[in-house]
Amino acid sequence: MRDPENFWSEIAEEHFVWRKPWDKVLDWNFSTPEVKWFEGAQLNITENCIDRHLATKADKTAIIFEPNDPSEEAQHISYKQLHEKVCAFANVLKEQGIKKGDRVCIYLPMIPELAVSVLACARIGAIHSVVFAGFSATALATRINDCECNMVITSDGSFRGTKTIDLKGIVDEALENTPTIKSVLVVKRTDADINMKDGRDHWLQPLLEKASKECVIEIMDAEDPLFILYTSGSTGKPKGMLHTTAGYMVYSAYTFKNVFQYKEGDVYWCTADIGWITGHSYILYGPLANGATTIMFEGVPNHPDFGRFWEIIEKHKVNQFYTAPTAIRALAKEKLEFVENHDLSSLKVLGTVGEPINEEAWHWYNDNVGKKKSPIVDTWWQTETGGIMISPIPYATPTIPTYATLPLPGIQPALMDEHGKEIEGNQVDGRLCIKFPWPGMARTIWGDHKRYKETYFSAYENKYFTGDGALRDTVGYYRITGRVDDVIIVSGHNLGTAPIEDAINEHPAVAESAIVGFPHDVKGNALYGYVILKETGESRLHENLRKEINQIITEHIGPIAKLDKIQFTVGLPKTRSGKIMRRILRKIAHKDTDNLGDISTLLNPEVFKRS
Ligand code: 7RM
Repeated sequence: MRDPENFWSEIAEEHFVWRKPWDKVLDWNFSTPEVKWFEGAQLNITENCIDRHLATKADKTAIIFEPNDPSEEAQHISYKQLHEKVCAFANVLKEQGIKKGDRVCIYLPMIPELAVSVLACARIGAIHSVVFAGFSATALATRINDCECNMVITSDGSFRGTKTIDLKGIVDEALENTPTIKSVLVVKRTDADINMKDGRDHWLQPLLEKASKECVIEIMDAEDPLFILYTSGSTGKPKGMLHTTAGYMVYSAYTFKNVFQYKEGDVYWCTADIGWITGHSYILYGPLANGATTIMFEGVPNHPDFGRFWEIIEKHKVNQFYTAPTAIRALAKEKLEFVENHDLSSLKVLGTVGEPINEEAWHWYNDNVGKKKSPIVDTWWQTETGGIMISPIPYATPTIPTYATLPLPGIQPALMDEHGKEIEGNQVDGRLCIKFPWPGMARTIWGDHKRYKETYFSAYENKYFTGDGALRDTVGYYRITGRVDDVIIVSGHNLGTAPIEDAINEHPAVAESAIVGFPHDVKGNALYGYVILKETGESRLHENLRKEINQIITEHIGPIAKLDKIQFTVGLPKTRSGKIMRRILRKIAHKDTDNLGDISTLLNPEVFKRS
């Protein structure tokens, strides 16, 4: 018998503290759509992430802060210190007039104040909206205005590798067009000379010094909003995904513990930025709810050199390491000595997230980082799902490169065909949906429930549609093939971009690739490949390379997947979270370069400079 409500209520009861128990575990309707978990319950997530650990782990390190500059000392913040910091910050927020339900925009680099401000909001019931501190002033203003934030928390600047970025300048520009902002709290980080607007801007430090280090929790209802996090849609303005308190807490904590097999005393490191959902769920809430030690890294993988990640793993004896395929590919391009010079023997579990991991990158990670001893968890999930949905359980699930493997307990995936029918059985592929609610799911898009319904609950009746394609192999393992809009139909064959890119990446000279379709007289669509070569210094004839690449594709997939055009390039347009922007590559392939659309969220606009 299947009884997910019972499953989740036992987890909720056993692992968390509640101020009042729930009346009903789940109430749901995927056509309205409306989902409520643990209705009637009361709690505060920071009591679960901090206060309750004080009895047994007051002096245990909650957060290790590893600065951008390796010569600056790392900070170890204990649970007791975290408690004091969060309380003081929460009191400052209250003094500034922030109340339960108000939206607070956090635009900070990866420094301890980012974690503290997020938790301070949660402590008083303010809804945090963290905006990744690499976004432009326009992108920031759009996000502030969409949910009408009253306050921005930022810093004088940020360090990224050898660069110093004028964050406050970006905020000032954004705030020219944000009527709801009443105050700005500024953390001192770079000591840059910045403008402070009278009456609006306040240095944080002196306010914290005056604030009390005790702050009672705001008692929250289970379904009270916890945070908004923006995610880009395929069209139009960003979607403010709204996550609520109890379900998100239960789900992020439960998945963290199980997917990373965190054991007391372990040191865990996720390289994401807290500006993304991965950072929310698996740097902050999930680890802290488990009383874990979690690392926050301010810097970048190539500063001072490409060995930085491995140096940090050695230095802090990291046991679980969680990163993205794009980072793995970038590091795999570099000399192996960068990895080999460090002792990585503390590692027990390796994770990946964000996009399909290609086979070559998987093997590189497995061989050189995990030394074939640490299982790789290829975790599939989304901003919308709040936590990991499909993933191996380390040491229990046999892994296969490029497979996210099996749904976590309680998760019910379905593959759908183009007629809206569920595809039963194995060795099939289709569009990935989820049939039953799970506690971590986003409840709505801030201010636009209609868009929420249309985007996620309208393609297939009574199902949450993920927007991804997947295949299910003979044993029921899932392989995510990419966004369904990445599927290209060539001469009537459905081709996922990921397997073709995988094949190309097998070529020893290739570092990374991306495939898009472009119109073709006969085939309907033909394939256009963008290929980045490794920096081997070897000068090969591109014509030979083109032939070899198509040869590899023919071998791996078949001649149908051969590329009609191959463009060698030095970089790919990526979103700031490292996802390839195929929409733009498609336009270039279609020779529509005068009309690239909104590229405001691009990480590396310089890849568009014409050569
Ligand atoms: C956590 C995160 C979500 C989209 C999702 C997929 C892709 C994420 C994997 C993956 C293949 C994975 N949230 N994606 N993880 N594809 N294998 N393990 O990334 O909202 O920013 O993106 O990312 O397309 O729909 S997100």
